[in-house]
Amino acid sequence: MSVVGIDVGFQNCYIAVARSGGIETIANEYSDRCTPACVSLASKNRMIGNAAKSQIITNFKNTVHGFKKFHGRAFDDPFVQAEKPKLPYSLHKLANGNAGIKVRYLDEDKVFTVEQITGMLLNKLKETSESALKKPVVDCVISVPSFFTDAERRSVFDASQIAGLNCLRLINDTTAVALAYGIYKQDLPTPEERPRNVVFVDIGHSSFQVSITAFNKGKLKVLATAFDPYLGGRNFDEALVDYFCEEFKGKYKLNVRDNPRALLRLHQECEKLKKLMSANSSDLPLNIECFMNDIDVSSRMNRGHFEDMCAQYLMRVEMPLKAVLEQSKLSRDDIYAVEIVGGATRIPSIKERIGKFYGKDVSTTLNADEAVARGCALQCAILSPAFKVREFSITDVAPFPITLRWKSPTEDGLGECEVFSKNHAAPFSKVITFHKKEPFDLEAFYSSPQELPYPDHRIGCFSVQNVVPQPDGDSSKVKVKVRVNVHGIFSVSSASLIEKQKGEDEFVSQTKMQVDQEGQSQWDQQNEDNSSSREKQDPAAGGSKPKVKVKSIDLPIMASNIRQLDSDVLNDFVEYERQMIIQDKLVKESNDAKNAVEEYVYDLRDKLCGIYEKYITEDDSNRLSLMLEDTENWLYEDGEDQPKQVYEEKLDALKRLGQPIQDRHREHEDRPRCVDSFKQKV
Ligand code: ATP
Ligand code: K
Ligand code: MG
Repeated sequence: MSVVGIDVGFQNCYIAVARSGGIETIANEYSDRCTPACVSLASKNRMIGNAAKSQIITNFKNTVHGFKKFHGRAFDDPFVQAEKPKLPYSLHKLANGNAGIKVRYLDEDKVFTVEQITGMLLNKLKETSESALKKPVVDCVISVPSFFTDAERRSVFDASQIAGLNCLRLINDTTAVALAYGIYKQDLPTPEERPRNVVFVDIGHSSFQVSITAFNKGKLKVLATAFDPYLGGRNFDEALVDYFCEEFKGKYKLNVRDNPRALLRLHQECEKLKKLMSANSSDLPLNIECFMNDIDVSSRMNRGHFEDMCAQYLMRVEMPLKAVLEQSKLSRDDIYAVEIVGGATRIPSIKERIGKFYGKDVSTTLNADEAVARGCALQCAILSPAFKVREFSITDVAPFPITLRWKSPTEDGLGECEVFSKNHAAPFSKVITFHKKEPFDLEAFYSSPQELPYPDHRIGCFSVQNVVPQPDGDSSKVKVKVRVNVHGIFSVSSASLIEKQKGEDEFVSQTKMQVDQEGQSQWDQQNEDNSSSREKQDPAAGGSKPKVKVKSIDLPIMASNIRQLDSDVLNDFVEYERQMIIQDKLVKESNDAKNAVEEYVYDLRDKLCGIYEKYITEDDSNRLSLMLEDTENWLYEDGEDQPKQVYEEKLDALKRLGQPIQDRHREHEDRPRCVDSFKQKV
């Protein structure tokens, strides 16, 4: 079984795997540990990761990047609409209202869902880990931003299934980082001692997350999380792009925004410049040759000016830092360390502000780029029975409070109750007891829409079916289990009807009264362990009541308005992904076979005028040279794009002529050695 952790970033993805020696991040076929979150569609195949990134400018309409935050979002979503004009590729409204991505693929117009695009990316990462581990990879843990809501999480989870992965957990970025920090620490306080509280800040390309986590030996507990979902490195790139667009309009009379290629190039150059400015406070040049209309452009920038330009973004750094501290109810003195990760924390002014806010120097003991992936791999190792790793318990939080509202068709028992408060421990499940005579609906929603970084606060509707009154006409006791699962996804996971037994009358009428008067159900809680093993038996409500034997009947629950792919759609996507993988493989094999022919042609031609000269007659050599030339021309014309087999046959034909010469040459080369060894023997 595989033990793999995947950090799917807005811009950069990393993979870490567990091997006998421990956790290590692995490199892809470009010897790069970072795989760009980029997918490029073409007329014969797809390119994913580094190969796709090199297509960003040349094939800009069909090269998809910056899609992570379209997960679970409608086309009409304000965020999607705000992004749309900035994208070099097109978005398309899908039948279900979601945002689809429109590209040319296999010479056809094609709309992919974001789950499919992330599925492609995940499949690439899966292949990379398979070639490192030299075995199939299925089990994994994938990171998501801590502020992702149900719809976004379900969407990423669907993507993992399209890629053929078995995602054991969607783990929050900052929680993965906390695990990577804590698991190997030898000096954590014992469970009886006061915990060590550490702030983790992750600022990536698209967003800013912070958590405060309490550590004791063998465990971590997230106390609170906060975020600015719209603040990241890309805001700083965009500020530079805006500035230079304006400057070049005046200086060179160029309308950069009308030219997608030029705009993309400017983006890349601005990102490089931004990174240079992190290391260098002096004036730095920006030069782009043949930028637009054959014009070379150049300009300068320095850190001071850059910081002034980005003041509106730098100002926003403090807010999440403050929010998380307030929620944790800790004071600055309670903070042991502030660990920062994510590429954008390298911007000096951001780093400074973080340190200043908490009144201590920030620590960079973790690898800023790889900590999330490493944490994911550690979580996967903990969850995998195939890997031995030290025990470590992880308690995360539900970042947004969740409320249930219930109604029945005829009964007037309408009510609502907040089932998970803000920063409630997660994963967690609770049992709520209702008194009902008929089936009823439970609508789940996030209680505070104003703080939700998502435009729709509804989670879904769960209908508890088959509820009937008791034989004496009284209400039935219905126990409903609600949970935030290991992925941070809410559900009403089960329900059961408790049949009334003789001698229970008094108890039932009492609890029923409670429901009627307060309009709120009574609920019992119980913690759910990480492995979501069997639930403990629900403790009987009202402890002083005489114990009665109860018989419970499981009730079906029908979920609706849940934002996830229908299973038949998902299956189609899984199948389609498989076909695309086969297609890519065919194209790759044929390319490899073609390259082999080309190489052979060049190699043989070189040798014909060199080392092989003595082993072939002039006539034969001329004839063969002519043939090599024909083959070369063919490769650029009819042979440009052929199935693998055609190239293989071509290569065989050439080898039939080339091999005898090579053999004669080898024989001659070997001869002196043979003679030597013969001489030695006698
Ligand atoms: P997200 O976490 O938002 O999904 P991500 O994980 O892909 O995004 P990271 O890889 O953590 O993001 O960070 C990428 C960002 O960090 C980019 O904006 C990049 O330009 C920026 N960055 C990287 N190195 C530096 C540097 N030396 N100075 C300034 N910015 C940097
Ligand atoms: K990343
Ligand atoms: Mg990240």
